[in-house]
Amino acid sequence: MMGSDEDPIVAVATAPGRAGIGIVRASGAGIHALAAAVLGAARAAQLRPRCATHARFLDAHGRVIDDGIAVWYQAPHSYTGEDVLELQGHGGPTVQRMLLGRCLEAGRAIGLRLAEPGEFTRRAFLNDRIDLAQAEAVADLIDASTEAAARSASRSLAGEFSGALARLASQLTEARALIEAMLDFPEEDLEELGARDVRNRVAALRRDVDDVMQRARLGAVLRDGLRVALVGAPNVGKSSLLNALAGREVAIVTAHPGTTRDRVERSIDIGGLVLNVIDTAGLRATADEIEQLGIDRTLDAIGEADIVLELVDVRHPELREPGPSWQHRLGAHAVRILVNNKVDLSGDAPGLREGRLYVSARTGAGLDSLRAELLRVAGWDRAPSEEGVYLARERHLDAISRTQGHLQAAAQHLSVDAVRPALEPALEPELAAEELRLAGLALGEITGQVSADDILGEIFSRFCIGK
Ligand SMILES: Nc1nc2c(ncn2[C@@H]2O[C@H](COP(=O)(O)OP(=O)(O)OP(=O)(O)O)[C@@H](O)[C@H]2O)c(=O)[nH]1
Ligand SMILES: [Mg+2]
Repeated sequence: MMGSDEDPIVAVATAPGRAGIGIVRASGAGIHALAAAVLGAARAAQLRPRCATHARFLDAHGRVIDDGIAVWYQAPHSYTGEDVLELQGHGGPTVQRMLLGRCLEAGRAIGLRLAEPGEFTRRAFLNDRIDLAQAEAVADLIDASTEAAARSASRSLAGEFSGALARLASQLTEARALIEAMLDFPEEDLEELGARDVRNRVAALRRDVDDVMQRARLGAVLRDGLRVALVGAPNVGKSSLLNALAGREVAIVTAHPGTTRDRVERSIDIGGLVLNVIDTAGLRATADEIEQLGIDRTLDAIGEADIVLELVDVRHPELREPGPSWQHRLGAHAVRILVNNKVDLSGDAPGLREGRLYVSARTGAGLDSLRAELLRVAGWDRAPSEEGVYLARERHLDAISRTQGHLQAAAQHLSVDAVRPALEPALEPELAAEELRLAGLALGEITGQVSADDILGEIFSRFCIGK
């Protein structure tokens, strides 16, 4: 970050180019003085918070740059939590540049500078208007490539994901408070009951965190899509299958084996899930230098793929692996799906049998089964409905997975030795409490509120010490 978070900032908020409306937005201390300079003192005095005011935008000599609407937001009731001025003018690149330049010039006295990318949202986070997960959801909503992803981002922005995390965090704090109480009052009868209660709570927490993880994993797929590589011998119909899935002629198809050399990639929306399908050169031993380069790229594509669709010509399944071996290139979590193509020539029934798909890229037979299988492999068919999916990022998955690890460790520290009496107190409650604290910290990273714990307050509110 170059500038300070204290500087007032300004930027064109709308996309560059010609459009009906273009908006210049400024945020920070002293912005009202900017309004007085650009709109004229009299008009600026008429600004009311969150009301549209018709105004002329004036240059330093009082000449009209544009005629539009000014909206004034008073801190803290704005997107950034600071004073904000929005100037909605005409959306032409030149007029927008003039207006932005005028704001920078008029705002020199208050230290106004150009905003950096994401800086308005960063301020919204710093000023507690939204948490980190919501700030990320803003970017995800803007970047969403499918309606399902957009809806999910919008729910995260509304605080659904953050709310689920907050519930987990308070469950964690409660469990810790119980353990701390056991430690503080070791002689009390509370202890036996407490140990069992804590174990139950930790078990429940683990189930809840697992559930959030599942929803977040699905969301990550929804957000980033899956990479699907089409792999097989030359002429089995890989390019034809890509075209059939894409619904148009994306890749060149010929009866000549070795047609595809460059990798051809298309993103295809199947039931709201984005699949980046990669067509590659057919695998075979070849002396052709160009074809060999294509085959090298195929091997790279296999290494990157989440799913490999392994195509064979249903009439010659024995020709399945004529070329270089590629299995060792598969990623650890990659899934292979065997697809028998050209059933229109063999008379085999299309569909899914014994884990193999039977399709015809030419007639489209069996493609519905293939799409369903792709969704199944992606976990999308078991989705707790699109509503329950959190559009998670890698950072979130990582934090949740560390939370799971700490909870598992906590459960181990709380487990009783089987040969001892069933109500034997927890083995290492201090260590369990520490694991719960670490679990809470990991979770707090997602919303950006890795706050020091308020564990004492929690204890006092639950146990009356004076009693
Ligand atoms: N009858 C029939 N022909 C097919 C089918 N799929 C592909 N073909 C034909 O098979 C030939 C090869 O198809 P491509 O899609 O180019 O095969 P490819 O696997 O991409 O081949 P390379 O790029 O050379 O590795 C073409 O003549 C296609 O029309 C199918 O399902 N049925
Ligand atoms: Mg091809």
